[in-house]
Amino acid sequence: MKIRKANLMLAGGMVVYGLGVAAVAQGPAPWSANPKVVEELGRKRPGINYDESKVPAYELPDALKTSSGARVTSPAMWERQRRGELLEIFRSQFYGRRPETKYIVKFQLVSEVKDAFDGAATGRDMMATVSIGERKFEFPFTVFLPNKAKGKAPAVVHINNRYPLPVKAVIEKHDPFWPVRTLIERGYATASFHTSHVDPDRKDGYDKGIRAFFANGQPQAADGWGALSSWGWGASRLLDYLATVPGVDATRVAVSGHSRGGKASLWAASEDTRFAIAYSNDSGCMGAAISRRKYGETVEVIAKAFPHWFCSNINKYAGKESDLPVDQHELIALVAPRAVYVASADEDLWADPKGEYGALVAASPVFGLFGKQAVSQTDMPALLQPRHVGSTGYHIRPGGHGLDDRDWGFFLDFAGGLLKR
Ligand code: GTR
Repeated sequence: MKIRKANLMLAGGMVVYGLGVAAVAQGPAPWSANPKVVEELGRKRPGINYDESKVPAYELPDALKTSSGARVTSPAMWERQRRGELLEIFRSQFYGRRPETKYIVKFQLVSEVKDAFDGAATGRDMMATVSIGERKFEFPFTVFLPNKAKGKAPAVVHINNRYPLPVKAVIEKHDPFWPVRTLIERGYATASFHTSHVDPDRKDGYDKGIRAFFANGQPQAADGWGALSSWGWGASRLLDYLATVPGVDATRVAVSGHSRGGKASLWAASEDTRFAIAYSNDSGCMGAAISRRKYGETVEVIAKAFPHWFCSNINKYAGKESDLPVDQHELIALVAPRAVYVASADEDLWADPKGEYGALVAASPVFGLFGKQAVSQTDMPALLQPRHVGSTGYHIRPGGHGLDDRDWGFFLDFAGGLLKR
C-alpha cells in the first residue's frame, strides 16, 4: 500500500496513515534518515549517495543456500558445509587469511592497582609477548577485574581504535569509549588493547605490525590478512589471557568495537567461536551494513581509503557490488548461533543505519535454523527504542558517529540477558 505524505502523528507516537483505510502502528514511527542530515551530508560529500530513493534494486545472496545451490536444512549442515564456505569467501576476498605459523603467546603483569574505583576492581597493565622461534613481538593491553564478583564474572574484550587507555587513564577519567567503571558495576571483567599496538592503523604501517612479524618481513599476499583481521586476532589473545584468570568465565565473553573496531569485532567473532557475543557499534561499510545498498561509504571508497584493513582482493569489487559473492548479513550469520548486537547512530549516515539494521534482519534465518530467536521485523525501531530478540539486538540513538554511555547501556542490557547467570 502506498502511504501518503500527509500522515498524522498523534500524541503517544501513534501514526495514522491517511488513505481512507486507517492503519494504526504500534508505538513510535520507525527510524528514517532526517532529510536535513541527508541534504547536508550530500552537499559535503558529492558523489556519495545519501538518498534512500537512489538505493539500487538488489537481491541479497541467500545465506542458507550452499555454493552448489543446495538448501541448508540443519545446524549440522550449516556447521559442516555452509559456514566454512562463507568463511572462506570472507577470508580470501575481504579480510584476508590469518597465517598458520605456530607461535607462543605469554602474558606478563607490568603493574597492578588493586583498589580501583573505590575498591570495586583490580586494574592491570599487561604485556603480551608473541614468539616465533627466537623472534618476538610485544603489545600492551589493559585489564580490569571485579573484586566483589559472586562466582566467575563474564567479560567484555573491547577493541580500542582511539587512543591508548592504560589503567591510570581509565581510573582518572570516565571515558564512554570504554566505560570501565560501568562495566565493573554491572558485573563484568573487561580487557582492551589499542589497535595500532597490534598493527598500525596506517596505510604505510605494515612493517611495524603483527602481520609483518608473522610474515618475517615478507609483503602481504593478495589474500593475506588485513589489519582488521589482525585486530580481531588481538582480541582473541586477550580472551586467551582472560581464560587464565580464575575469576573470569571465558565461555561468557563478548567482543566489542566501534566503527573500524566494530568491523573487527564482527570478524573476530567469526574467526573465533569462543566469543559469545559480537557487538558492532556504527561499523558501517564492510562491518554490519549491506554493501549492495551503496548508501554512504562504499566498497570502492573504503578499499581506496583504507587498503591496509583488507586483503588486496577486495579491489576486484570496487564499484561492482552486485558481483559480491556474499553480503554483510552473512558476516553476521557467521557468528550464529552465538549472539550479535548491532548499534547505529541517527546522523551517522556514512555507516548506513538502514543497511546495518537490514543485515541483522537478513541474518535472522540462520539463527532460526538453530532454533534461536532473532530480530526479524523489517521496520526499523525508532530512536532510543532498542529491539532485543533472543540472540540478536539492535538500537539506534540520536547524534553522530561515536560510542557513548547510552550505546553501552543498551548493549549491556542485551548482554546481561545472555551472559549473566
Ligand atoms: C571512517 C571510515 C569508516 C569508519 C570510521 C571509523 O573514516 O570510512 O569505515 O571505520 O572511519 O573507524 O571511525
